[in-house]
Amino acid sequence: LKMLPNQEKEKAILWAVLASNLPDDKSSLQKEFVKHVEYTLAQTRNEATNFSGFQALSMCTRDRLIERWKDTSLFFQQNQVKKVNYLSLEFLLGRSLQNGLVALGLDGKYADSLMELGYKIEDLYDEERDAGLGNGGLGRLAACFMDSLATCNLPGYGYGLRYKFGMFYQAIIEGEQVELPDYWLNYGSPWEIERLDVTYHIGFCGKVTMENGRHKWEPSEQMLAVAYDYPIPGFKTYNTVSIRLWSSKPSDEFNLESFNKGDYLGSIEEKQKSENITAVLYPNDNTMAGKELRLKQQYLFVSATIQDIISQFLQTGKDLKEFSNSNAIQLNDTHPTLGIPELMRILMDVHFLTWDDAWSITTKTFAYTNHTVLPEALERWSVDLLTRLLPRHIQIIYEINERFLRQVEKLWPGDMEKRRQLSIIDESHGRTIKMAFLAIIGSQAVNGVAELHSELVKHSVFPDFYSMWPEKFQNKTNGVTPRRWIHQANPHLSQLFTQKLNSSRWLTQLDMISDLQRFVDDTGFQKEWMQIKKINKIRLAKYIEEHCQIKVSADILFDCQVKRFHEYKRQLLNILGVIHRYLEMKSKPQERKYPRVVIFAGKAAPGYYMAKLIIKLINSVANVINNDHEVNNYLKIVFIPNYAVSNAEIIIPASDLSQHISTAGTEASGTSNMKFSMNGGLIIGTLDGANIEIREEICKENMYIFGAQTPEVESIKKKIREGTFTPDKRWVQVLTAIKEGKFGNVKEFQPIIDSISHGNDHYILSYDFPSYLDIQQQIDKDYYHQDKSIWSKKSIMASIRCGKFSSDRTIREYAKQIWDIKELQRPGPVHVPQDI
Ligand code: HBZ
Repeated sequence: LKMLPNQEKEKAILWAVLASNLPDDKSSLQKEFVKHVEYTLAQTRNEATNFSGFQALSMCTRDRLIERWKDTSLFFQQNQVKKVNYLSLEFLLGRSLQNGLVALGLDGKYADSLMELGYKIEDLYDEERDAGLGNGGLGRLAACFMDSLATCNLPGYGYGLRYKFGMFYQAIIEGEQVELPDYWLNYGSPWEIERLDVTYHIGFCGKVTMENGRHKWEPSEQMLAVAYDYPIPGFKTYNTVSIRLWSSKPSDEFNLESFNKGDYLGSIEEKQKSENITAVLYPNDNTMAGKELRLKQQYLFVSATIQDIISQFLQTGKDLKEFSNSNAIQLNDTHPTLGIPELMRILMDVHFLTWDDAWSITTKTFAYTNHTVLPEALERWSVDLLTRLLPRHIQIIYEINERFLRQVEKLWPGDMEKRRQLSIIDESHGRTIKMAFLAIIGSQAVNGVAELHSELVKHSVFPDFYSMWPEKFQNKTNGVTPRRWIHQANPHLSQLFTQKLNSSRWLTQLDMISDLQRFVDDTGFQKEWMQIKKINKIRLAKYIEEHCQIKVSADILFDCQVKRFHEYKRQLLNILGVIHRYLEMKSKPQERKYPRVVIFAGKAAPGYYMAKLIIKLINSVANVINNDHEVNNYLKIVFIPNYAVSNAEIIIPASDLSQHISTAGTEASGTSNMKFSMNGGLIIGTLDGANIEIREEICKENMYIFGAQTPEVESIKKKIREGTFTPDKRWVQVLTAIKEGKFGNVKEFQPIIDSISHGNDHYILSYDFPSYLDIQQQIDKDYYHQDKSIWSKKSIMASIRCGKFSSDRTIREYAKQIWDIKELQRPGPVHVPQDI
């Protein structure tokens, strides 16, 4: 500023003051709100609905966020810091309004200001559609990570796709899942900023030629990717980061040939197709659809992203050889792995670097997170498809593979079997590219998402890669953001923490809540604790009545299993346990002293037949039990439709017990286990994923563990296959009840029975069933013990010892051990004296 002539200085100061000092007294907040209703939305007071109230308040919030956000990226640029680019095909953000206001510290002030104008702020929050741009854990993890990057003042950017249709809306009709489109942008999104000036050309197909000894790819199909930016505010900091989502659209270049042929309409139609690429989120989790459109999504995504990162880098004037000192790129699973050959291509074919230089930059930049050990989820793409869509990339992949196999040959001379096993190209069933292999070879770090999972990644999934490069392999146990999953979802609990700790610092240093252990034996504290649980249960009971037309009592145990439907997650084990409970209650009236509500929620991939049939079975069982007057005061089954981030915020704080009961060694981590535990819900679970680490933190007496452990699973499966395992009689009883038609059409559920009989029980339900029932009995006794403090203490411990599972901890580990990036906090807006 000092360098500027006087007149310019005044202008700059005036501009800065006007742009950055939005007043936040009540009358100013009200004025802004009314201005947006009247002028932006062109409505009058009488026309304004809760929805327009939501829109206006969102715009007020957005104005303030944008200011912080522009300054944060400028600040990072000026300081020339290294940044991470988090590449994820999914960001499951949920709602943003309350989150934004909380981050700005304006939620309370706005609640008061709007009250006078006749609005309840909660009603406005409720008008927001979820941004459901993800399937489940992986997409939600990406959203928590962005929150933590911003809050921890780390330089990071998220990159993803702007699907027009997010995760489908799930309706339950006659007990069955029906998928309806989620056109979430119907009324636009107040959070997105369209960047028509930030577009990149994306090519497909065509041919590769040589020109002056260099490769030249001439795509025959062209389109554009346009950027849409979403601000992600940090909590108690001025740092605000952004997620850049790409949307596809036709390019304005036209194909002269087809116009000359006179096929005007045909060629317009062709162009129109490019709009489809980012139209819909693929609703599969942990399986691979293998569709051409999905591959096009992946490539459009990485191509636009890599071009954007390079273009920003070149603006700094640095040499490309410095690229990896300024950028880390994290691959959220293998979905963005084509980024590796894309960076190679751009460095070599566009910027004329040598292979060795390009490879050195690439392998210093990328890192890969694995989220699954299930073989059916590991991505493979057909060589034929890749060759047709991306002819230059397949050449680069071949070259990477050849050079890699030379290393293999050095380590295992003459071992053709090793060569075959480790090749990126799988020749066994049609020729396919193993994306995980490409990701590992092209990355400087590979990580799993919980300790057990990272061990399995090293020793069972990729053992040879581990033996080649042990130093590449790491663990980064997942975490979740306490801002959304405690403060926003459970305001009373948040208040209690702040009051007892005399500070709200726990929201950014979650470890602090372990200090509350000194209250664990305090009966007053226990009562207050359980009272909060009760309030949350009443809120959920109301939601259930509204959405499922089922009345449940908030005085009985709420038992939840809410997650994607998948055989390995074993919702089937849960419902078989429910049937057993029902049969017991019917035949032994004394069993009715342990009443329970069993709550299910979650979506099945539309093409996953067995998962959908399990949903149907649950609803059929619910129908029988809920209508049985003899027991329905003691046992209720509820299926909450359309599980999403916003209703998870209601379900999770209300649970007494939640189920995380996957077959040991199958769930990479799980993250809802962390959310439930933080909110004082006890866990019934197997020794799988992050359950193991949760147990270490909260102590074993505060968790209900059952079932086989990972190392035993293979031999149990073998016994089951060979018919040498004899199931418990309670198992037989339950299956018999289904076969007798007690829960609807026997034939209909036969495939389920078959999947767990005749040596087929791949997820060893029959083996784990007895220990599952036994531990459930223990839970009944503990919950309904006359000494209420037994349960309260467990619930308190389960929550306050969960400090480790904040995503702030996780993200700091990535920052230090994988990305090598440093925290940098933006100072607040400079206070400029008015008289300058
Ligand atoms: O990622 C989940 C894991 O199952 C879970 O254990 C872990 O906690 C979580 C975060 O690390 N994986 C997914 O959610 N995976 C997907 O949603 C998915 C989506 C598209 C795919 C494959 C997997 O093509």
